[in-house]
Amino acid sequence: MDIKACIFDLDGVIVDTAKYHYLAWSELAENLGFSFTEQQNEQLKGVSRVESLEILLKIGKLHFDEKTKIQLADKKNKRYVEFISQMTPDEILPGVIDFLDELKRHNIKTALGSASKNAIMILEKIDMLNYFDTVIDGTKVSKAKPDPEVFLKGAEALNIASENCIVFEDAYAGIDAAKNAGMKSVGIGSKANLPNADIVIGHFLDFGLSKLKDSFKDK
Ligand code: B16
Ligand code: MG
Repeated sequence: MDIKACIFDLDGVIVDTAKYHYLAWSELAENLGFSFTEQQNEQLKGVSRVESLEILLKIGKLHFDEKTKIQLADKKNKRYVEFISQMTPDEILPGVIDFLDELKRHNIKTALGSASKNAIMILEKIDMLNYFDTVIDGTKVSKAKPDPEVFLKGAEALNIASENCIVFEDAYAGIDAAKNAGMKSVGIGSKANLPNADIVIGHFLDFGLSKLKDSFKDK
């Protein structure tokens, strides 16, 4: 394939904000009288805020009306925002900046495609607001991954066809969203967790444009 654009998920690809989501969700669970483990937090990766709350309440076997659920999601978000407001550029995952710089040097467009409504704040904190040619976040989409909306909007904003885009994702639903958008994907994590990804890498260290091109030359 002819690679013209790369679309990056945020949490789990550019930074590890999952740990802050976990701290905020587990505090909420504790307030509600049950414990929430780091293993259970895996289920929330890449999932929207409201869907995450539904999963959490199912684990706690609790039921609330819609108004209370909105209050609970707001409460969690306030705590999460307290955590991310302390973030610094040191939290950018290893190898990410070098890879993005290499793409830029080779005129390959870049987009952020995240489910988070806090993506802009995170990018500001880590000094990456101007790194992407376009940012599509949770405030710009109405359908959650595996729906392809977030990636299709990214490709549209870049004016690049889906067949020329590669998505970088750490979540199962995100890899399926890329497939549903007609895009190829690079999974960040393990093949066991991301069986549908076209290729899987552990991290961006020792990864570059030549390896990317090589992996996708016959795809
Ligand atoms: P917010 P991503 C996702 O980010 C997270 O992985 C997921 O855990 C979170 O619930 C979702 O964003 C919404 O985040 O509450 O900040 O709107 O992986 O799509 O970059
Ligand atoms: Mg993610």
